[in-house]
Amino acid sequence: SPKDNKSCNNPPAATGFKRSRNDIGNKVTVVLGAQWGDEGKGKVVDMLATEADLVCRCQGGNNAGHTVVVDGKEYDFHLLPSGIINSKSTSLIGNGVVIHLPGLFEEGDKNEKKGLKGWDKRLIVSDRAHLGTYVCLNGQIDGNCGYCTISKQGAGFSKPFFHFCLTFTRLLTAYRKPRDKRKKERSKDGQENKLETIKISNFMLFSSLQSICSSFNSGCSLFHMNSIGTTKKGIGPTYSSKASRTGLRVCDLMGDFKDFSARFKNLVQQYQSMYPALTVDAEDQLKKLKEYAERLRPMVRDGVYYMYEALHGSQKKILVEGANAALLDIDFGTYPFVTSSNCTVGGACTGLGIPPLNIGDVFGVSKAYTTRVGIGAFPTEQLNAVGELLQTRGHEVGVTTGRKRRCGWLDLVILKYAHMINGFTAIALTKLDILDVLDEIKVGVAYKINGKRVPHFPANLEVLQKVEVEYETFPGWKTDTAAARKWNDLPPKAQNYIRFIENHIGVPIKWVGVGKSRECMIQMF
Ligand code: 2SA
Ligand code: GDP
Ligand code: MG
Repeated sequence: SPKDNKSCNNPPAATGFKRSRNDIGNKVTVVLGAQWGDEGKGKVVDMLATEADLVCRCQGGNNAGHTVVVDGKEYDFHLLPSGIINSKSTSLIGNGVVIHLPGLFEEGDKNEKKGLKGWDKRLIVSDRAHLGTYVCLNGQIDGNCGYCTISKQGAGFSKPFFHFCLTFTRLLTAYRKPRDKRKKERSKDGQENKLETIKISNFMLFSSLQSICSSFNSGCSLFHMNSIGTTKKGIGPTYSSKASRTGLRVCDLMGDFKDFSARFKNLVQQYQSMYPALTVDAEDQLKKLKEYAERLRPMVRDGVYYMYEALHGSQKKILVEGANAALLDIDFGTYPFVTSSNCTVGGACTGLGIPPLNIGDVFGVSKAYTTRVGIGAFPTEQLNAVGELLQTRGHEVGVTTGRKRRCGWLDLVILKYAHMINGFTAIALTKLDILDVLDEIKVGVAYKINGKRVPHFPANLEVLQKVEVEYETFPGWKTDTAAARKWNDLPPKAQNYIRFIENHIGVPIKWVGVGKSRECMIQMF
């Protein structure tokens, strides 16, 4: 109470230092995935980066795969911010990113051969970013997931149990296949799809496997990690080490190498006690790390101070490139089928060390339909000819792993949910051109359970598996949109589709994508 305040010894509030809201420095523009990833963030970032001074990655690692097409040349970025392509801008890898050092240099070198010059002179790496522990721990599995190789070696649990798990997974896949096939046959007959039964069955199989696993030792959690369909880039292990405070950071590698070596060996011991079959040639790994350290050193800065100066120095255009997407967010995604970082707007602040007041525009990127790579609930998934058409026409293949992406109708429930978390100021709707050939197009507008609409996005996966999707159906425009460059070039039925989406989510659509390259983006306002 005011009375208590009077009696305490706090100095009077300082005057004259109050920062007005107009004096908070530069604002950053954040680009985020609004679905399950691969929405075309790379393309949107590249478009905005042509005018940016600084482009930052704030979370994720080389699980991300962002495609940029410039002058007919295709670049794929995994750890490097896509904005690195703009030779006038600086790129920054923030503290929230997990860095696989061989991956970083391979990516830079590969792109250099494609014509990306001087990338290493334009890259800043935060000293607080974590190093991919799997790099350090296992020479044999460089660039691959520690978990997978460890479990293949049978570490942590017995060989028979590992084979049991493997058989169970195969059973799960085998079970799914004939059901999918039967479903396809049904859809040929024009009957309604009964996907829910298949999905629930898969979920039940997965759940029972999970509960068997949880009754065994820690090795089983490795199996659990594999079964969620990760990119096998060691993202989970690295963020786990970060959270359990045994991780190694860039600043450790830049410091006294003796100290680093001791911490590294300690980490190896910890891993070996967890997974007795793990063999690590620590000296060899340290030798490699020492070489990487020298290549990395000129790029390393105190990330927080660097960002502070960028925000409060001369006027700058700063862009943040989100990796993965809202539905893969560790807190808000379809847990446990998620990645290990915050891919929503909060990740931009924690992953760079910037105040929320400096967040300006937040652009959500969504495809005109939905895809997902990896396992997990996907209410509007189309396990039929429509899904196959979207997959083939959209070339829906993982940029990092080459896995086929699962495809389905646009789901406005998830877009609304992503907007609740991120507060999008506008949306970029990509890949409209992929829908050009469809007779009719459906859009998921609500979820129902037992006939009743669910007002929120269910947290519980078992519930999410059970939802029945309510669709709106639109007539297809059956016109090639690839050459459209302005709103009026789009067929009225496509315009109607776009307007419906923005009205339903309550966020303006600022760009519409009709092709892979830079120029195939219609700007609406
Ligand atoms: P991880 O490897 O631990 O992050 O995997 C956890 C889940 O997150 C999903 N995930 C992704 N989903 C879509 N795109 C991603 N990047 C690549 C791409 C994917 C690829 O751009 O195509 O090449 O397969 C990405 N990264 C992670 C993953 O599928 C798991 O469901
Ligand atoms: P990101 O992870 O969000 O950056 O997306 P990806 O690069 O993983 O996947 C998006 C794919 O769609 C890439 O192959 C892009 O080149 C492509 N793409 C992006 N926008 C469009 C578009 O509007 N039309 C078409 N046809 N392809 C697009
Ligand atoms: Mg991608």
